[in-house]
Amino acid sequence: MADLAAVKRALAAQRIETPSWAFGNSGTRFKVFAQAGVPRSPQEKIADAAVVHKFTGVAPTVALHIPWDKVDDYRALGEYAASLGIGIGAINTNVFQDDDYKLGSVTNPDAGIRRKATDHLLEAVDIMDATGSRDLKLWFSDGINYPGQDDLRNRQDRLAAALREAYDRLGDHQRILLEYKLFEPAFYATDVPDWGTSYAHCVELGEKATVCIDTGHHAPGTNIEFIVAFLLRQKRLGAFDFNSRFYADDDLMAGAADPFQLFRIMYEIVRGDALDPAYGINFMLDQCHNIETKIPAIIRSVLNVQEATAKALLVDRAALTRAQNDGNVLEANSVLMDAYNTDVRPLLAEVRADLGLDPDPVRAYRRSGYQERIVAERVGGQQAGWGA
Ligand code: AOS
Ligand code: ZN
Ligand code: ZN
Repeated sequence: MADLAAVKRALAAQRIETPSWAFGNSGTRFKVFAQAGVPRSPQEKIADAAVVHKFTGVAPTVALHIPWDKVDDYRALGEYAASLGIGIGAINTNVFQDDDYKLGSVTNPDAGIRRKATDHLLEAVDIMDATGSRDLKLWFSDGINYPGQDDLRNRQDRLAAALREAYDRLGDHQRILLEYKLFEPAFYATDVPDWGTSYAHCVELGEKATVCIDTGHHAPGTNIEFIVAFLLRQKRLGAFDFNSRFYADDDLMAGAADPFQLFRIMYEIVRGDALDPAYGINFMLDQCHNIETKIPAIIRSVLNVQEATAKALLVDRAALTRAQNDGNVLEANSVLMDAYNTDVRPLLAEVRADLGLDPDPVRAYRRSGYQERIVAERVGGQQAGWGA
């Protein structure tokens, strides 16, 4: 049996980072449905993130996206966040929303455009210095649409050169999170399409470069927990972008489409002793809430990650190891499924009560009146940045 007191301690210590862009308006390339009360500034996104933390107790940092969260004074922005009880997390770069980047950013055949993109990465590290952020999160939309359009191998060399510059600019406590994505916006070849490519670049760069797994960035059926296990073994798993997908990069609420997958991922985290924030994995959400109310959806996502984690912590690891070593296939599988099939909501309600929180954060948020207040106060909310 899992030690319940230790499970509760681990759940209370868990940390999940929210993305600033999830609080803003977003949509698909077909339509952005504006919602009432969405933030008009980076400060208001941070205020909403602080509210998510207030009701969940486990979301004390918010990731920023530059330039969507551009301000004149990042130190002041960090202080503002601290005054609301949260910190600034990963700094996300944007080298995909400029006409110059049509043929790529850091892999563009044009040296001037590569310079501009690389300078943006360096600017992001300056921002990290001001906010005290540890993580530089890099996602490149770079790729090509047609065979022969550009040289696949030269593009890898250009990517490596830009990553090297950014890496060399990092301070001692800072690191790179290199995200991969199978396809989109490039449809024939993406320059960082999979974990293997990201991993190889990280190894080439050095210890401060680690892989970010976005759960929506794989081919259907990919065994993501295998990737987690492999990268943990190599000490190169730095972060997650949690979200949920049915078909492609849907960016729906984490745990919505496949809570069992999230459980399997979190089991590998627990198995690798990597849940504790001291281990250094940044468990981020990377989602957009196009048709549902944003703040309660983000709270719901945090709870979904917590539920998957609680189930993973409840796996009877001694019994599992015994069954595995005995080659007892059915028993091993049922030990895992017993944990997955446990209703962990009462356990999490206890964890929250111990933290002085309402056991039901979504309902507590609805009762708080915050949503009505922001709808009344905020007129002319911002789009997250997508499809502007
Ligand atoms: C894009 O598909 C990615 O998931 C990114 O993580 C992106 O950097 C994020 O959505 C913020 O731009
Ligand atoms: Zn992502
Ligand atoms: Zn994505």
